[in-house]
Amino acid sequence: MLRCIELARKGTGSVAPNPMVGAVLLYNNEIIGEGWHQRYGEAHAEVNCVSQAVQNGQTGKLQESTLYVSLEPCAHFGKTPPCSDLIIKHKIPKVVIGCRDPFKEVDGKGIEKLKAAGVEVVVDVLKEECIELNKRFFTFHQQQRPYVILKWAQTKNNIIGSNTTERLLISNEITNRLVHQWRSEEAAMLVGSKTALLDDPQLTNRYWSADKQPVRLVVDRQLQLPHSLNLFNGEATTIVLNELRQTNEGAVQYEQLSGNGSVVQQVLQALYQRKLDSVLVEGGAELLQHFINEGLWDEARIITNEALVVEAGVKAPQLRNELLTNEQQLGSDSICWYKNSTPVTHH
Ligand code: AOF
Ligand code: ZN
Repeated sequence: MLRCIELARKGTGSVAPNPMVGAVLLYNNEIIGEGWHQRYGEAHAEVNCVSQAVQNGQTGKLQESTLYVSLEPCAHFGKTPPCSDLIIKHKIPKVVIGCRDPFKEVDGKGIEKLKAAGVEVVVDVLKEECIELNKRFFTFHQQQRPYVILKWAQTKNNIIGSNTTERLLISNEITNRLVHQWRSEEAAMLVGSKTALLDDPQLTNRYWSADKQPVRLVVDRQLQLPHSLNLFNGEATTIVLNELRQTNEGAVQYEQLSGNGSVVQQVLQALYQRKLDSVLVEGGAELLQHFINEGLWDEARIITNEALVVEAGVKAPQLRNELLTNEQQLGSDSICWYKNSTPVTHH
């Protein structure tokens, strides 16, 4: 199963909003086939795994093999036919599954189909690891919202920005590059209108190769932002979340919020509807604090410049219910990873 997870990770950045999935075929404790879901819309892990075994002349062994797969084999006709049918067709007698698929078209139906055909099924092997692997996919389907990552940089005395229009540079060159990597890993990035105006960020990933740029999102309820800002430079799609209009102008798209619930809830609804399964919230302090207060976040990554203290400025957000999961030192910057220990579940 660990090998399945390792294979699945090869799909990082090219399968979203689908899950990353890996599969291994074992015959007499020997691997006769491996596969993973490589690209959105293309063959599933099981298909690639069985194909490899067949191509290597191992077809005769399938009837005595065990298939390991990190996610429940699908039962639906999506962009490809059901993997459970493929397993049954090749008479593979045993399937070991990492975790159940939360997608409503599957959700246990793949397991049932296999069992009904007489296949021996073992479920929940390295379940936690398999869910963690697809934390974005699981959050998207179980909570009907994207996976939310909060990120900010602060001084040693918890200041996130200056009180004036002057830009306060906090993080160093190394952590800046790391942030670009984080951007390349998520479907979208979000900032509030004050940050868009004062910091004028480009919100693009400029240092890491990726299939595509994440979507840039800005909350600008009354459409007051000037189009001279970097966000409107056309280098990546920008979605302006607002209360006034819904139009599509190529690289700039206006998305009218639903009016139901808090602004944070409306933003998450808009992302869900666009099938954006994760978002990196990059500021400012006010917007970040709204996500925290409403419990609508999953991870926070806080960069602290331990060598910088400033007299006055905008106070950094304050977490509640956080669980420190990792700590790292990069030059004068420390990075702390937190998890929300009690995320809000909406049904
Ligand atoms: C599997 N093996 O490798 C993957 C699965 O749009 P489609 O047709 O590709 O279907 C996507 C859904 O299939 C996705 O939401 C998830 O439920 C499942 N993904 N299933 O058996 C795989 N990637
Ligand atoms: Zn499948």
